[in-house]
Amino acid sequence: MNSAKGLVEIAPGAYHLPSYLTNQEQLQLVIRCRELGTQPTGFYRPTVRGGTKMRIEMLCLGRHWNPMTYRYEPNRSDYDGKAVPPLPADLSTIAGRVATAAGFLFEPDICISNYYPPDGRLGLHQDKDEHPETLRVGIPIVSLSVGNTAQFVLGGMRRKDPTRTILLASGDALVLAGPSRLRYHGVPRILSESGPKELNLNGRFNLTFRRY
Ligand code: MD3
Ligand code: FE
Repeated sequence: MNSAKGLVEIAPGAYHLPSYLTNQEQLQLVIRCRELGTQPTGFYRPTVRGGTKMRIEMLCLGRHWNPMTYRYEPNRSDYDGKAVPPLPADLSTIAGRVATAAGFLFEPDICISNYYPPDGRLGLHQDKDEHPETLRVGIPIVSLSVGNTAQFVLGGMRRKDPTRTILLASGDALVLAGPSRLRYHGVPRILSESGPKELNLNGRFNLTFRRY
């Protein structure tokens, strides 16, 4: 059961599902992120290639994305060497349902969760570190957002291509597939105190489900 208001194709292969998650599902997801995030293998603030600290905290499930090498690996070798926890079935099931709603069959094996504090942001980038075949055929990425609303920018295949801004509110889902899988995108800012009060979260969690 969800309260989906529909499916908006924002670009070829890119779908926005506003209010996909119910309030209860949003609360469950926040609880889950906090549970997973406070484990020894929980959120940490990565340093990227070049030495800059990211403005978000990251937690990987299934496989670790190494922000120094831009490669996926079983252990978080850029940080503490700990083995990455498995991707829990209940989370991959939600992602599969989102993909189905957009017309795709999707079996993720990785989830990257980002925590945005009120001043968090994520620069313009491409997600192209998955298996070449995954990228070639455009296997989807599914994203779930909870907490504060984000300004999300979606660009083109080149960094300098024009972008459009979409607000991602708590409970929204996105599916990025096919020709949109390699678009530049980023989160320049999140809107303070903009989430549902019941979540008790002045920040934002985003979960991206991927297939290596
Ligand atoms: C468009 N996360 O984890 S989610 C990321 O809100 C990431 O935390 C952002 O970019 C966030 O890599 C945006 C939506 C998203 C995710 C992957 C994409 C949009 C995308 C891949 C290609 C194009
Ligand atoms: Fe991304």
